[in-house]
Amino acid sequence: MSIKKIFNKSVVTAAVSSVLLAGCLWDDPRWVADQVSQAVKERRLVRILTDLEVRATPTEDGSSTTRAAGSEGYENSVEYIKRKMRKMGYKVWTQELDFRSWVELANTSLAVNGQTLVHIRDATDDVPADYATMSYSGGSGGPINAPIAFVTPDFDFDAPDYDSSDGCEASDFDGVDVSGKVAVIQRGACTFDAKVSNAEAAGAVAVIVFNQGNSDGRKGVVNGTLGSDTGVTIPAFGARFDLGKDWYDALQGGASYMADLAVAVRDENIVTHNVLAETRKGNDDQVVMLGAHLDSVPEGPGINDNGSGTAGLLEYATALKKMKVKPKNKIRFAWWAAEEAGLVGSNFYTNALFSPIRDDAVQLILDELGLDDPSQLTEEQLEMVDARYNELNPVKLYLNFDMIGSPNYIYGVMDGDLSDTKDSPDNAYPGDFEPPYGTSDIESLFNEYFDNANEKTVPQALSNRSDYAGFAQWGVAFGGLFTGAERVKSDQEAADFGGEAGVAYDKCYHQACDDFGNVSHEALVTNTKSLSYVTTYYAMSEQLFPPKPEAEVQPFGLRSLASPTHTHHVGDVIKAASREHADHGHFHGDFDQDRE
Ligand code: DTR
Ligand code: ZN
Ligand code: ZN
Repeated sequence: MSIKKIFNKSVVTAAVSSVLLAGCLWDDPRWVADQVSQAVKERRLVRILTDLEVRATPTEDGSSTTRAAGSEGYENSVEYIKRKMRKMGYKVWTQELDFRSWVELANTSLAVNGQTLVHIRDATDDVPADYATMSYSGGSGGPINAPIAFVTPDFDFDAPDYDSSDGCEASDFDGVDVSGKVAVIQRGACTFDAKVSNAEAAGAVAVIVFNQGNSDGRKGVVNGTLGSDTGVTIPAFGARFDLGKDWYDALQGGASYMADLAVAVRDENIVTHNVLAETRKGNDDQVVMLGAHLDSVPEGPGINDNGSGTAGLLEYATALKKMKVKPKNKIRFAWWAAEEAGLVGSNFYTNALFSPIRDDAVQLILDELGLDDPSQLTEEQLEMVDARYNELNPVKLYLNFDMIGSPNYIYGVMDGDLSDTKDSPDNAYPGDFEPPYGTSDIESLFNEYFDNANEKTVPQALSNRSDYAGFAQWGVAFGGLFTGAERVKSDQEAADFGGEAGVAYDKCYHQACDDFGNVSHEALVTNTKSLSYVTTYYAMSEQLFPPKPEAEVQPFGLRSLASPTHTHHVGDVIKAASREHADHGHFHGDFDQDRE
């Protein structure tokens, strides 16, 4: 055969096989995932960041701009996402929700016995903080000048009758006169809300809760929250232990101290919106969801937190479109409202969507068993409910992208199965939490992407500080990426990822300077490719996760014999979670602030 012939033949073969191959390559989730991931473009991502920054509107004090839930900057961002997604042909809708938004305005002051105290906002490396305003504190309505008064503090930590419950009961105020005074109360035994409410009922004009002092962890500034359900209307502060103790000793010695204070807050119900969008094609019974919060904190425009995740999702939607992908499963995008106020938008969405599905599952199982009282379901029967709920729930997984372009980044992957971070102090999940089936596979797939890209990753503890929390609690498999916030980079991480050890991952976290200049393009591009890869893989897979191992699909009776200990059911987790997070609705991302 002549060279020419061989050449022609191979050209024809190549052409034919590429057509054939193309046919089956589109059936290969990894191949499609790779194509979409490669279609991600830095210039478009960067453009989205600038588009978001120009949509931010001036902050309260005019020193920066913001896209916080409730601001014009937020609604501008909503319109922007809606327009872009509609233009690409996605189905787009918004979901309205409201919440109690509380913000401390500028110029809070507190002085005791003429000594001006340092507000936590003004603290520096050299000047430690003395106090913080409690979230949901009332305002002072002008300056207040009043004597301070103690209630029932106890400093005898080792005494057998040590009583840590200063101010927890209304009766604690019986023998003490706090009327018209600033009550100074020791932390311990009950919520700040209980202490401050009791003091207000007894006539106090303001309250300072100082730290308990009984251990090293309880000496610093109390930076707490009264919770969004509080009825307190007077100013409430938290202070360091040593300050409270010093004032107490002085008063015991016969001194009388005055407090001078002023605090202004904005406390209002706000209407805001989640933005949702989905592909027109794909199986509705297998929805693959991904989300990023769209709001910033009130202090700044939030371009890394979370313009980065917002841009990642929008660029992924663009790459899908450019590659003309026909997903097998529905892909649903969510841009969440009011994450910074305590995961408000995502929790609203998950509760509204999953609660009725859960109720249906309960009813179906009751009907099948011929029972009518859900409270009498046994452990085994509750497992049947869980299984039915999982079948009925069309949302099969959720991927979260919050801060994916931190300037001093690491490549963090959520450790959804708790395999590396179970004992981390940041792990917010109790011992009997069983990660939803598939969660571990999601983490592995993210890691696979980074491995192939020759990048290391750092497993991230589930601190419940972002929007995956509602999905995890409702039993949906989840995962996500995170490049770091206020914590500092370790030496090992600097060796693995470059950047500066001993410096925060994001030195502008929750500040005015979280602007266009505060994003690593490198991290943003890599993470957007990674999220495109993982989401597309699941969107193109008929079977999302490997089949459960034998032991997991035993008949329910056997299964409960195999695991006699109590396990979490979706309903239990929700109850626990709503107890802990009943107080969503204040800013600064401090919904995980202490309540007591
Ligand atoms: N929720 C973020 C910051 C944050 C802190 N820890 C994590 C872990 C995973 C994702 C995000 C975060 C914020 O919006 O402030
Ligand atoms: Zn965030
Ligand atoms: Zn934040």
